[in-house]
Amino acid sequence: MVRKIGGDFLRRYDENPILSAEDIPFRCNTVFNGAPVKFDGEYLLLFRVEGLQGYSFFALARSRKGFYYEVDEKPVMLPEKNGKFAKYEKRGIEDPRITFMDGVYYILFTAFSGFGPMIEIAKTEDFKKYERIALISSPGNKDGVLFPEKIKGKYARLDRPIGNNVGSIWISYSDDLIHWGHSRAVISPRPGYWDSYRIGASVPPIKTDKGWLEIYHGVRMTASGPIYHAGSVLLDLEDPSKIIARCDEPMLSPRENYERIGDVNNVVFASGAIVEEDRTIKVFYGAADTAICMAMCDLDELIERTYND
Ligand code: BMA
Repeated sequence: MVRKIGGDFLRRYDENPILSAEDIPFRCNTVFNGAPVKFDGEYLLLFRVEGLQGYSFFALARSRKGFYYEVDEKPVMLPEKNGKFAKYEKRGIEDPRITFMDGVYYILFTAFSGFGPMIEIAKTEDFKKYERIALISSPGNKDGVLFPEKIKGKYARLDRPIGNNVGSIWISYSDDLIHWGHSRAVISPRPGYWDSYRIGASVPPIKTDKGWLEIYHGVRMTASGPIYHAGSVLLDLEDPSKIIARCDEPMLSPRENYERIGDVNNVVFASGAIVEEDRTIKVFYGAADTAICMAMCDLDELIERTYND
């Protein structure tokens, strides 16, 4: 018998989606794009909820083993109503990504307003109290992910500014996480490929002995709209503006009904990952902007295939 392998390198969790609107203890429209961490013996997932009004905010789910999640009674971060960030969060806060560094969990997210998307940074040490630090980009930028350690003495981040209608992944550096500069383009869309229209950083960079592994999203425009895939790239450990390898083929594409059909069709949008002790990587992703799912593989095999050999 011929073995059927299908199109995806990542293996979907059998019981996907792991969270959808029915699992939330308050009424909402959709849930998607969650950032997982291991904290205090549990798995936590900080994720985007789109309220019935239409704007987004964040809630927190907990799991003992990382598969079955229970959601806290109340949202944990709402758009600010007063204060210095309020003006830039009028249309909500979106797509949290978490990086742990020196005892602090930093959350980069999109602040959305009539000015357009901007990147904001907040922090928490206990997932009880969340403190906004600063807006760290101009409008027209999103998909900010922070490296988990300084590079040559500076904090580093990837993000996705849009200029001339082109969305590439850029790198910037900072001394204090507030003021950023030395920005350079690192990864661009590839004509003819699954990532030909737009790309953006998805998962905060993962340090491996082969380089920084970045799981990113790539979009192809089609006659029926965009299709979002997930792919991988390896960046130089010392100078992450240099690409060491980039996958030719995506690791995951929308195929299941829950990825094909939703508020935004044909989307798999990775936003975080956990590397387990046995080197399994669990990738968390938003499906069709309507639910949160998980898919996994062996980290070393994922690195290997990023070289396309
Ligand atoms: C991106 C972000 C994500 C969303 C994706 C697909 O630009 O806004 O929040 O999941 O588009 O719609």
